[in-house]
Amino acid sequence: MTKPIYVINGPNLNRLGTREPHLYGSTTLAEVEAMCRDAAGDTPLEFRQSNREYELIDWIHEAIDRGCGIVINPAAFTFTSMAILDALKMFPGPIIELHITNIHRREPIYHRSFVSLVATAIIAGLGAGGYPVAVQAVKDLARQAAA
Ligand code: DHK
Repeated sequence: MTKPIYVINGPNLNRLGTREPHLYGSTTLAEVEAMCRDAAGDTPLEFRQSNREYELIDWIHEAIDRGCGIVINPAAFTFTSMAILDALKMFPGPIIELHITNIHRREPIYHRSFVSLVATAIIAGLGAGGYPVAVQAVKDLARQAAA
């Protein structure tokens, strides 16, 4: 049984579609999930979102025990959470840090990511379209690691 890819989304991403559409576009989180499942193909995928930091950490622990890779958009926790960083440090597989916006073209408060210290790669600025790119990257990296 192929281990699942975990796609983990942080706070306020449940509001995608109506949240600052000039920044985050009009794609809803449900549409993002559909794009991810399409990109995953026959690879199982766990798609999660929470506004609670502890839930993201619990899901990272779940991925440590049963996942093949992680795509994570920690949203605002990207810049604040040592706890998420510490959890990700335990994950043995590929980690893609995903941001809808190019955080490096935004205000300086968005420039220092804790997650980037442990991410295999970072995708930022492709809009919601970055999610399927990230899922495909995890599939490729996990396949290479298993070869
Ligand atoms: C999403 C958020 O919610 C913000 O807090 C980040 C990120 C940017 C994104 O671009 O997906 O700063």
